[in-house]
Amino acid sequence: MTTDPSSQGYSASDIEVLEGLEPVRKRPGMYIGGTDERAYHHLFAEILDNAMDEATAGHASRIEVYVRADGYVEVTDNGRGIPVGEHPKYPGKSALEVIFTVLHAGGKFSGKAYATAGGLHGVGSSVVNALSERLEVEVARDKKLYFQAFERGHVMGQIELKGAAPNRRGTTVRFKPDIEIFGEKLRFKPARLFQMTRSKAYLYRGVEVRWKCDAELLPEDSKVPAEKVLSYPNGLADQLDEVFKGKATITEQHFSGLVETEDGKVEWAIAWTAAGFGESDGFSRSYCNTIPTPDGGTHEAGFRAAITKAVRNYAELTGQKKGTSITADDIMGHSGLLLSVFIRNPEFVGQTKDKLSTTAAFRLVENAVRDRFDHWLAASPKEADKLLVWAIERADERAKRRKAKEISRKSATKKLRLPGKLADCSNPGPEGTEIFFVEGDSAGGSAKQARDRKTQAIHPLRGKILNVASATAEKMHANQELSDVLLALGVGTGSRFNVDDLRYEKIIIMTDADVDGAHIAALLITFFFKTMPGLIESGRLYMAMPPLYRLSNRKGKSVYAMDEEDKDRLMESEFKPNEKIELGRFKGLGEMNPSQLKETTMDPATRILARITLPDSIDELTEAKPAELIETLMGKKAEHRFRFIQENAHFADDLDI
Ligand code: 28G
Repeated sequence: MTTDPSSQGYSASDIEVLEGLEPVRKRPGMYIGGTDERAYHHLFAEILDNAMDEATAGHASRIEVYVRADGYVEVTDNGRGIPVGEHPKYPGKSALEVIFTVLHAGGKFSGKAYATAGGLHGVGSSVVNALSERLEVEVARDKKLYFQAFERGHVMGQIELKGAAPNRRGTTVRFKPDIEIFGEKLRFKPARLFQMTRSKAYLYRGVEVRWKCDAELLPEDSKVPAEKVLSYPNGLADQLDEVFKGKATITEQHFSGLVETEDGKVEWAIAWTAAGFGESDGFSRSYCNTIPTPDGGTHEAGFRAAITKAVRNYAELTGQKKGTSITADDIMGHSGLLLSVFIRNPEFVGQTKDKLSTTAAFRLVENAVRDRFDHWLAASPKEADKLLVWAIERADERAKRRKAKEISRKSATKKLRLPGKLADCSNPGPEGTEIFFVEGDSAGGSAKQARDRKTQAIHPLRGKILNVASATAEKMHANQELSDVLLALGVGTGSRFNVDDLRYEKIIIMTDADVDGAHIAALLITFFFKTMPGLIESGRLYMAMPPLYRLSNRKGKSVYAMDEEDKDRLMESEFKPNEKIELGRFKGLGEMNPSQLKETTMDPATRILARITLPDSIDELTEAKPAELIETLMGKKAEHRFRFIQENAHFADDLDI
């Protein structure tokens, strides 16, 4: 029953309307977020929503969906029928025509800011119309049947009376999305339409949805029925049963309910699962006035608050102390929630208007659910206890995760804040690792070549370090060299020192075997002793013992001697009496090549290491005469200092040769 537009011509007001919908066709993405498969299915959702609005407003009880082989989908409701009389603001036009041809201002395309219960219908109807190759509307109202058609947003003639409708009431909208907009691949997916239709049916138990799909569109093994009456007297509870079919849940019964007050209606169904849902820990699907709110909002927040408070309260009442600090994430994180509210004048926020912001929805939901959940828990203590125990486990897991995270963050920041001159080892933990504090850059360079980079870190020391014996604490901490040492070790000083924080198993001081080297070692040992005696007490501090002499004969045999005494002894024991022996003296670490340094001083298999220990009377020394100890270490006479170190640097017997 199409009227040929060319035979009628356009009126001035038609042109105005055409201009009105032009932006939609020019930039469809602005109105429906794209032109893909999702987009044209959204057109269907829009029309279905309008029918649903009429149902939830209490005027319709049945909705029919018919997916046709010719590319049309058809939606029918048995509501009041879209008004067909002249629109007061648009003389000569029916209200129906205005609804379908005037682009209504409003946030979201679907204009849900206005939808339902007293709001405006069909804010999105004009957008669907604009993007349809053809759209037809039939209205049964006042026992008459009316008809109007549109193509690509253009009116195809005035609304016309098609006949009598003595026994029916309501609206039918059938449309075919425009291939010019959506492209050659445009094809409605029956499975998708069915799923969309069914979830609407779950959301409003007062409606019966009749689904019909032409058989040609369905493959042989399709799960989509050609015809089905979708009616769910238990609404969301029915849907949750479907979702959890065959899945184990924590409680035997799902918790569901429906509360209607002056301020609105709340319906929910929730179950808790140990199994999880594939990738995610849980899900929540919420709706306001049957419009999905994927980003949640005030209604979801109210629900979480209610459940959390009720569970804590139950824990308190039953003396399960651990349960009183359960968080919303503990109890809600692994749940499957369906939540639907109906309120007047809902407001949505966010880029896509996918989040409910009406503050009244929080109270509405919280009050309704809290009361019911308190009763539910009290009525079935067995179930309640199962749930509580499970939630406490979640809380424990959360605490564990947080700890693990803190530790990994700690080590991450430490790594970031290591001193630049430190050549760290690659093994992460302290087990089996050592750090060498090496005197001078050149020795540091050799040490880097000689080391086992997996387990040995090298930290060069530049010249003399601050003498902490006389320095104030402030000056000590301001000292770059010393704070680098602390950074490398990963420890704090004083009361914040913790042996477990040490990044290495052994701390090794490696200095030249001369007076200056001894001085540097003494300075370092003093620093450690003053700021972290625990480091020495725990036996983690060592001195490397580089040799002083190298003895070799003509046949290529060579041995190293630690000192004068050692040298004399080795001359006798290792070589023949008249053999010509070449004697080399190392003035410093820098005189050894890396392989010699490795063999004599660094390689755990061949080196000699001395553990720094404190005298047994350490308490006496530290408490009674700390000044004396420091004085001994740092006194003016170099020989004196050196002796002290040697005397106290007991050989670590388990380590050597
Ligand atoms: C079948 C597919 C989609 C609809 C109605 C019914 C009314 C209506 C629709 O009114 C204009 C603006 C606010 C009242 C309302 C009928 C009041 C009285 C309606 C639909 C007029 C829109 N009688 N059913 N729109 N309102 N079904 N189904 O779209 O003031 S849209």
